Amino acid sequence: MTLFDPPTGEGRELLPHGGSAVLFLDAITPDHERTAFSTLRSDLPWHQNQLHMFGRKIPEPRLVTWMGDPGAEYSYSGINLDPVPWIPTVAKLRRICAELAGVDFNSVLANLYRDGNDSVDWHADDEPELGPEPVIASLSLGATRRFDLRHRTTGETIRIDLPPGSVVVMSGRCQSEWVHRVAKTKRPVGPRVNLTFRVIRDAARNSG
Ligand SMILES: O=C(O)CCC(=O)C(=O)O
Repeated sequence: MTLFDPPTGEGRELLPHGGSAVLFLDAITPDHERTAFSTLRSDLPWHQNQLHMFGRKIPEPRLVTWMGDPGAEYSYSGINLDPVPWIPTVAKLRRICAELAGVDFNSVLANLYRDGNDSVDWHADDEPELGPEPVIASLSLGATRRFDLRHRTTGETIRIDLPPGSVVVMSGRCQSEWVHRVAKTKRPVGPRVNLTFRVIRDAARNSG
């Protein structure tokens, strides 16, 4: 098996109803995972945004990079992001996630969780530019962190560890019926890089 062979394992559905979130373990080889983690951690132009929430500005408790095709603009929590161009390591990972999800992604939000104090609170990826029922592939590199999904009306909660090299593909009504988060942890935990590949609608039109 070469570094970039497609994953062999079957995915596991995490949601009992209301959309889909399929977990693929070992989506990339351990060698590829280690190389990609150290390249992305050192080479991406990480920055800390200010979230606009409840009339205040709060530093986002993680670092991010927004990467994508020209015109793939994205906004969340009052932050407006213009894409930086693809780098080869991320472009290769995009191909693997595209094969798993059956979708041609044109952008990715890269997240760096420096330690257990970094997190992302309950939210859904339901911004208008993602369209209805978006397909999102979320790849984990580095430290294992817990990922929670909570149903908006029943409150059912699914808790799952995301080990390095795993991918979760969310689709269907996952964003409209469920919210998700990566909570802070007091457990000593190393850095983690997460790549959430997305499709921004009208990216080509914006680039013109
Ligand atoms: O880090 C993760 O696993 C999830 C990231 C996420 O939910 C997001 O960036 O929208």
